[in-house]
Amino acid sequence: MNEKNQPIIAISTAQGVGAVGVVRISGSSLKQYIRALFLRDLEPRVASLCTLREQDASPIDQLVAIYFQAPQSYTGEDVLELQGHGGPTLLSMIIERCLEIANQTDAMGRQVLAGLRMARPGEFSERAYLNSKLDLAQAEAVMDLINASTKRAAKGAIRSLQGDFSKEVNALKDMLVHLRMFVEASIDFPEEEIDFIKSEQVARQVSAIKLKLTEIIQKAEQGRVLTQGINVVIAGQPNAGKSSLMNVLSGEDIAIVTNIAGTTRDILRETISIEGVPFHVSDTAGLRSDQEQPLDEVEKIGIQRAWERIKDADVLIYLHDLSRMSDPDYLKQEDWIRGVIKDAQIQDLKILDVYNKTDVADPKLHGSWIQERALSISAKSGLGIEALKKTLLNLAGLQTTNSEGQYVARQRHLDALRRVQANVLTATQWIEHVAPQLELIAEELRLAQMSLGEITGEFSSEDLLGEIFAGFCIGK
Ligand SMILES: Nc1nc2c(ncn2[C@@H]2O[C@H](COP(=O)(O)OP(=O)(O)O)[C@@H](O)[C@H]2O)c(=O)[nH]1
Ligand SMILES: [Mg+2]
Repeated sequence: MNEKNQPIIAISTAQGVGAVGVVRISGSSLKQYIRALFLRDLEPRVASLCTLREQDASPIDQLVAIYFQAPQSYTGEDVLELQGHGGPTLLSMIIERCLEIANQTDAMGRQVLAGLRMARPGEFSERAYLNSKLDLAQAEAVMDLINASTKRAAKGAIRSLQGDFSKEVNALKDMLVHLRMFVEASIDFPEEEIDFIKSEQVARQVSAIKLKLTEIIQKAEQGRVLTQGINVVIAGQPNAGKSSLMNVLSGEDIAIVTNIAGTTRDILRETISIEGVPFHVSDTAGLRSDQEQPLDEVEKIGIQRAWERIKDADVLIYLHDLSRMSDPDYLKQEDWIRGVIKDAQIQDLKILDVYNKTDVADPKLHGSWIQERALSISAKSGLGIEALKKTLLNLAGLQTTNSEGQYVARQRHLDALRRVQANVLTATQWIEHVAPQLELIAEELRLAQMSLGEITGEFSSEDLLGEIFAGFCIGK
């Protein structure tokens, strides 16, 4: 028996104390094992109250057992679900007893459930995928649904889980296959090749493919934002109001606000939802150079961490303090910060200049300082915060509040779609070429088809699967 065929067991509910704790077992055939566990058969899909007992017949737990007979189960194998009382000690006793019974031998000297072992993370879902219960994008959506940090993300994940994203990918794949068949079929008729490839019909198919591809990429991009969120870092000089802004954005007092420079030293991170889009906002230590005034060790580390966080950010909210716009020391530090940001040349970082403390300083007075597109706010009064949120939403590429039909996607899917786009582009260039090469066109279309197949797992490597399912929780 190889690893992949071994029966597996895991606690499927969250760690800790709960009302109910679920233990799940999946294997190719569990009938005999069920008989050994409860001294009876279980009717498939019927909840039965059962008592699990020790070797000496003393009870361990009274639980609800449900048997899902293959292939009508989550994994596609036989699955037994035990809903016991949700205490960590009890659940490990249940697991222990289940393993023990699996190892018992029958009259013929055979183990009741040979090879039963603890499941690896995501192994139930991996089996569901291997048994074609879910395609790969759907299996990923299972985890995205569990990890969804906003309602909108959860809605998108369930759509992907139910196959909305896969359907679109498959529809595009069908279009590619159709065109490819067409091209391949005419390779054998050299005298008609050119006429064919320049035909109206091919042109129509190509433009339909391109249109569909653009649409999927756009939706997948938004879908990726929904699952992964946008990393926003609030940075600026000490006392600019970064922690205050963090607090108004999150609607909670999570960061300490004082007028003592250098209060925030460690990075605070909070996920906030703006119209259902998750933004992971980090409050950082105030940035300043040590040229004017030496920094203490802790502050130094805080500033270093702030810079590191900025490098990983999608959006930098560079917060300025309007009340200090005429302070030369303040302005000097601003120049220093801008210089460092510029020198760092952080790719894809969107910088949003935000001017704080409008309640005490009129931004118009400082008009020359405030650049176009910059926002002015008061973290104290809340003025301008809504506009700031709208701007963040725009930067995330998700202006619309209409999430109808929005599904989730991952970076991996986008990478594959971009490869498809490149192949389709090359194919098109060949089609438009004076001397089109049909073999090359067919090859590009084949590669595009492969990349689409990677999304749904039609073509996938062992490594990729390992990587994907390792990110799952145990028992799922
Ligand atoms: N008047 C005014 N004061 C603010 C505003 N935002 C922050 N402050 C004050 O500025 C000081 C520094 O704020 P804090 O959020 O700790 O700044 P940080 O060092 O950038 O995190 C505190 O005394 C805040 O109360 C604002 O919008 N208006
Ligand atoms: Mg602070």
